[in-house]
Amino acid sequence: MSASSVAERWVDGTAGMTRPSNVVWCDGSKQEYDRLIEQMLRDGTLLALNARTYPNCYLHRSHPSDVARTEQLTFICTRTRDDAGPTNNWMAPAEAKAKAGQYLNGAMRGRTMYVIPYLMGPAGSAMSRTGIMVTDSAYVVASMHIMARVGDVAIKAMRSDDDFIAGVHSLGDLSPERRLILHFPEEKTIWSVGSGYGGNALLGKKCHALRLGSWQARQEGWLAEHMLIIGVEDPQGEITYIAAAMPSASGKTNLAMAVSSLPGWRVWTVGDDIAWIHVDANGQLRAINPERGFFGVAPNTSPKTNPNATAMVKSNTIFTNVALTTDRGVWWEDMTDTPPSECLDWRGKKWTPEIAKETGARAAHPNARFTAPASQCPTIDPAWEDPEGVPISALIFGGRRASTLPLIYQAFNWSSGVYLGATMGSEMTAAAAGTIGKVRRDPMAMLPFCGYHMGDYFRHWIKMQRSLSVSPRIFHVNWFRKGADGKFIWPGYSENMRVLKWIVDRARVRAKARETAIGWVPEYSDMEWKGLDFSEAQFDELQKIERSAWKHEVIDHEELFIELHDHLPKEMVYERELLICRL
Ligand code: GTP
Ligand code: SPV
Ligand code: MN
Repeated sequence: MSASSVAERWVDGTAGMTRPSNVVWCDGSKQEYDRLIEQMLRDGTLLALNARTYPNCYLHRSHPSDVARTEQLTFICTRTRDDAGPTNNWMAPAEAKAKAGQYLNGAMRGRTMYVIPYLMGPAGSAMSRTGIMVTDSAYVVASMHIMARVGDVAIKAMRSDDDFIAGVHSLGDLSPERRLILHFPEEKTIWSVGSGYGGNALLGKKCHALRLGSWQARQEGWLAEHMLIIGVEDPQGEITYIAAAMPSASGKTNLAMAVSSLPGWRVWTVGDDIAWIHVDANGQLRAINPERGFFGVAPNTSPKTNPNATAMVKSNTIFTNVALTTDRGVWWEDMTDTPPSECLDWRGKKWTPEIAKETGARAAHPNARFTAPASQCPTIDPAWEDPEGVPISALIFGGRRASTLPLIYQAFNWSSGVYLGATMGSEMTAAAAGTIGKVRRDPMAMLPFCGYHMGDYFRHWIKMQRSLSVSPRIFHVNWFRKGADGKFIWPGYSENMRVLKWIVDRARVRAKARETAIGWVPEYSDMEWKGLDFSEAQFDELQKIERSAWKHEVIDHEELFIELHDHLPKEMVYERELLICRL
């Protein structure tokens, strides 16, 4: 493996700081993966699952205080605080390096430092980008093998000697007191220490593809978004591609792999978490999935909710923080109707339904995950690795809201659509440490992932329209509205196809809608109801737009706008005023 002289010098410098006992350049081969797995089975990092029922599958138990992204320990380290903006934690670059340097100096003593050149995006795509990360965690290397394209393919894609994002990762001592996830967009550098979990440690994902990606995207005129990508095929065999932003643990993987409840309609999976979206020479949006695998939420994944994911994780999968059954299979809450009579919970302690009833102990951690190759998804789109990406005709924003937000509405136009995305709110989930259930503004589902000033991000979105020949239609969905009984009104999952159908038909200008204060909505008769017993009264409850609740909503929007004040594009202020008038 040979890299550029810039990369080699950077790796040498990093080894000088972290002092590993040896340095290994990764080539991304199967032999390398197998060696890593063997080593982790020996040292207990992984447990082998039943080779017959779960071939090449493994269980990893993370440190109990290292089970989710830690947003409060995540920083954007730009020279000026204003460039990071008020929605990001900020630290001055020198201070950040001094602080993390204390934890990283000598951190790899006695350990191997793996150097992982990785490519985000398909080989041969002008939209793909290279990163090189070092890590002292074999689990991170194996996970990167699944989640990104590792090895020579990444080096070959570099457009110049210094065309890579440089990432330093060390487990440190896994203590949250000595954990920092630092981004230096001006230096194209990431430093992450003290966590081995998901988005904190697999640096290609949130750190590179979103935080630094969004920074590069603004400079280069494209979008790096927290979005799934799907192709929706209609009964005529035509495919309409859609990208959808939803906050963490709010339904992207499930929608990306949805099994249609409507005959003749189906969903093809391109990506489940991140979309890099460019404008092509004809003014059409085109998207690639920069990832190569799925790091999905395990709890609730079942043959009923997500049969594709269920099939996908039967082989070549690494599970993290799920329960281990007595026949060395895996289990998590709501995987099956009846829980196993006994298993080991995500920490390796005995768990039974009786213990759960008594103590409330969970078998799997709520943020337990699977890491599986995208190619194993039964609905993977034949075009998922097309270097040209797929053409995007509609964008969806989706929050997790128990009240106020209807199942579906469509923005009037691009700028009202940007307003809709910019002001979206969602209840917090277990994907990040924090107050679960509390509604927070999560603009475009990018609050934890936008690498620069959120006001400038909105400006960038507004500006993107200038280069488009056709604006994609923009929609908002909410699968999570609850009725008076506290239960979800909408059945969700495969029934979401009914909503997708209306969206596709609107994008193709063949479905009707009614104008409301907040946007266009379908009438009951505009939706396909065959095969589902869902009354007009239920639909009305789901679609209700209450003016008083919306006035509160708009006050909440103002709080965000005040925070962003001088960076906010004027279009956002107009859109808010228009909404107030219409309400
Ligand atoms: P990240 O990987 O964290 O970005 O999450 P995600 O957005 O991919 O979320 P995912 O699809 O894994 O869903 C998270 C949770 O939402 C799971 O518990 C799902 O069962 C639940 N969920 C997904 N879709 C629906 C739906 O249509 N209705 C309901 N009620 N719950 C859903
Ligand atoms: C998310 O939290 O949005 C995830 C999981 O996709 S992680 O990779 O940990 O960020
Ligand atoms: Mn995500």
